[in-house]
Amino acid sequence: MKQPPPDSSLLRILPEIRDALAAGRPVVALESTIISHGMPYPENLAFAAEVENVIRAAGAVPATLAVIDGRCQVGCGPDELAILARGENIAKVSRRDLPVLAARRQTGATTVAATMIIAAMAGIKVFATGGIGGVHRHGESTMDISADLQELAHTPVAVVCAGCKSILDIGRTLEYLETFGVPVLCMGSTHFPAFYCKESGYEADTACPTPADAASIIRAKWDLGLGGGVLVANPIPDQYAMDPARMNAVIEQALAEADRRHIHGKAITPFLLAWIKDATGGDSLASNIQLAYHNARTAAQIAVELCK
Ligand code: PSU
Ligand code: MN
Repeated sequence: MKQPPPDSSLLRILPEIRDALAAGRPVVALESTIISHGMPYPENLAFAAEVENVIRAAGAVPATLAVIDGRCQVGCGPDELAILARGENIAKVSRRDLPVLAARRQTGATTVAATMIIAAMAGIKVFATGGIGGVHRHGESTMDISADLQELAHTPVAVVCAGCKSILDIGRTLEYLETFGVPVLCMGSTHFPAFYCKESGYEADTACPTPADAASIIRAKWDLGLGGGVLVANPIPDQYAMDPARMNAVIEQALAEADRRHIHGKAITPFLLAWIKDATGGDSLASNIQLAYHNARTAAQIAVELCK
């Protein structure tokens, strides 16, 4: 893939991040759809600032990625974070949307897929988020499969997440990742986590006891010339984990409501996230924020190991 030069009308890397990358120091990418479409204002703005502090405290340089006035931007300042957090006319940008925003000089928030693409352009190896997109329920007939999974198949970035929400078909999501050769590393256990809950009922092959172990597998994948991504699933810390029966009941209601309103395509995930937040009176938001901090810390530790 031909890539734009780092300081051009298509790609801008903030100086602190460019210097860190040039010096071989650890950098962790963050997505912006979690800010604009995944959390409400103003909690999302406080989150966007604090998650960067968490990464710094763990010894890495944070880089929040977004598309600002059509440019793929690596690192956002406070004004840009505020625009993303307010979310007015902020597009949700996946792979297919990048050229549209670039050509029209528009601003948008990047999904896991688009964040991986821009991270790879900049040379960032590790990316922290909350949850990834995957195969939606009934995806075998609707074909609604998040572009995040194809990006994990092809783009060489390690994505640290808390698994995925059971708004998705988690079993088929794991099958898809297996088919496309994406290692799924679970931190501390082989139970694949379900975002708010420590277990999804599905197992992944590989448990990693430490960030150093995860980093060694990520490095080996690329040293073998296999390319593509690695998914690191990091279970939510005990004290923030939610009751699976409660969450599954809320998620079933959310899915039924989406069905009733005929919501589909790129709007479905933001709709379900907002519904779940409202139905749990903000408890789920607190858990969401904490698991994302936890992922940011783990991602920074992995980035530090990869730089050794
Ligand atoms: N799942 C979450 N929180 C999120 C998302 C998914 O629990 O914020 C966002 C991420 O940006 C993810 C995107 O990449 O939704 C997936 O959207 P889609 O299913 O339309 O590809
Ligand atoms: Mn979709």
